[in-house]
Amino acid sequence: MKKLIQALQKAERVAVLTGAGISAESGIPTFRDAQTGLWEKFKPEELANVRALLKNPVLVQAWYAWRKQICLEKAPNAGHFALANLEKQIVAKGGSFTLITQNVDRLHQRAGSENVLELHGNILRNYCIDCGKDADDETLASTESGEPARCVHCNGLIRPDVVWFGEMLPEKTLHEAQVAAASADVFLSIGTSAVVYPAADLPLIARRYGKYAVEINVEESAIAEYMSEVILGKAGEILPKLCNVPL
Ligand code: BV8
Ligand code: ZN
Repeated sequence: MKKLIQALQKAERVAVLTGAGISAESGIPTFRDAQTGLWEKFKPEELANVRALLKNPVLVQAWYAWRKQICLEKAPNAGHFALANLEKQIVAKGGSFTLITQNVDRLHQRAGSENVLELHGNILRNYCIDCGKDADDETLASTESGEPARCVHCNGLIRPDVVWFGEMLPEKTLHEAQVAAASADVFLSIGTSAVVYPAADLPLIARRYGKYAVEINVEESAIAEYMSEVILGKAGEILPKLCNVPL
């Protein structure tokens, strides 16, 4: 931890990648957590794709409506606030800070983070798969009704504005994230199992450019061996110690 704090004190450019683990202490289930309720027999990968929506729209729409409700009910935790504070400190001393998240729950923005790159979209927004129009006021189908939620303009199926498996990530966002990883003085990878690409490649890009990259997780991720350092522990406990010291 001491080495990382010293590196942050000297750093001009800081980039951070977060995954579901940083929202775990807010009470939002991670993808590694076993699914519960109606979806317990499905793996996220089986529901988070276009084929699943076309095959069983009510099931997929209800899963997202349930997850969206959880995100709205939960609040950012100490880990989110610590990163927002770190961004303020780095920017105040003339540096740059890029927060790259795989999460779709918007908790970083609610905690005050400003420069946030959402690699996998945002669960709070819905749109029509046919005409692309916003469908924010559409309540996604609940399993009771049994009818899928459809677009008021063209009757197309409604989907969440998230990146599904097999879909391209937003090009500009991904490019900005890759540049931030390659140019960071310090790269933090927090609360991610690092199994989903191309997001999981970002810490590896930092390492390929010889940057100091640190993983913060409760267990070693798939890329731990490539990191400069691994700090084991909960993000909500470690980050305040790291980010609330004067830089
Ligand atoms: C793409 C949004 C180009 C949706 C998500 C075959 C065909 C097609 C594609 C592929 C293929 N094989 C591989 C691929 C690529 C695929 C992929 O990587 N698959 C994996 C499963 C192998 N990727 C894609 O498809 C991507 N697109 O490649 O396009 C393309 C196009 C066509 C054909 C080929 C290529 C799109 C991927 C985006 C998918 N969308 N989310 C939604 O939310 O519903 S992914 C979703 O899962 C998350 O966003 C996140 O990225 C991932 C889960 O990872 P984590 O966030 O890390 O969460 P996880 O639960 O796994 O881990 C939690 C971690 O936290 C753990 O390590 C745990 O220890 C830790 N933790 C827990 N508590 C704490 C903690 N840490 C700290 N503190 C705590 N308290
Ligand atoms: Zn439409």
